[in-house]
Amino acid sequence: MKKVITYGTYDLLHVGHINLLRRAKELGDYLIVGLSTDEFNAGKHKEAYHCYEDRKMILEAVKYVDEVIPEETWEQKIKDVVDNKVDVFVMGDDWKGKFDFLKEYCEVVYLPRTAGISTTKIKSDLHG
Ligand code: C2G
Repeated sequence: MKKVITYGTYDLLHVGHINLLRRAKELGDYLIVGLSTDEFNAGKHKEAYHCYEDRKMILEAVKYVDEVIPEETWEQKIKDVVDNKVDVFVMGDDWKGKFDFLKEYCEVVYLPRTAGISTTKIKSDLHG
């Protein structure tokens, strides 16, 4: 079974997220999402609208997602890849190059982002 992992905040789920999750799942048979905890988001200077438990429940309802684990630190990725026997690490290409250190442990794939959509854009559009 080919295992894929990706990480993110996944707040206010939108087509950019779904396009990423769909393409990530296409690279294997089992997709794990490392979901940023509210505390980890604070470190990313991000405040999610939905709390971690709600974002987790929403992601678990997405047909491409097989498992959701908490992302609590920047340093956990190597352990996650090794412990879960992950074959492929996937991120959107806004992160291109940032996780190349994982190439020792698994394949590293950066996928083109979906243009024109982001959680930030949704929030600003809604503020009118
Ligand atoms: N994404 C995308 N297209 C968009 C918006 C997001 O492909 N229009 C991708 C991002 O590149 C990322 C994933 O969707 O791979 C999740 O995006 P975010 O929730 O914004 O994740 P981020 O805050 O970048 O957290 O350790 C890595 C971090 O947790 C990534």
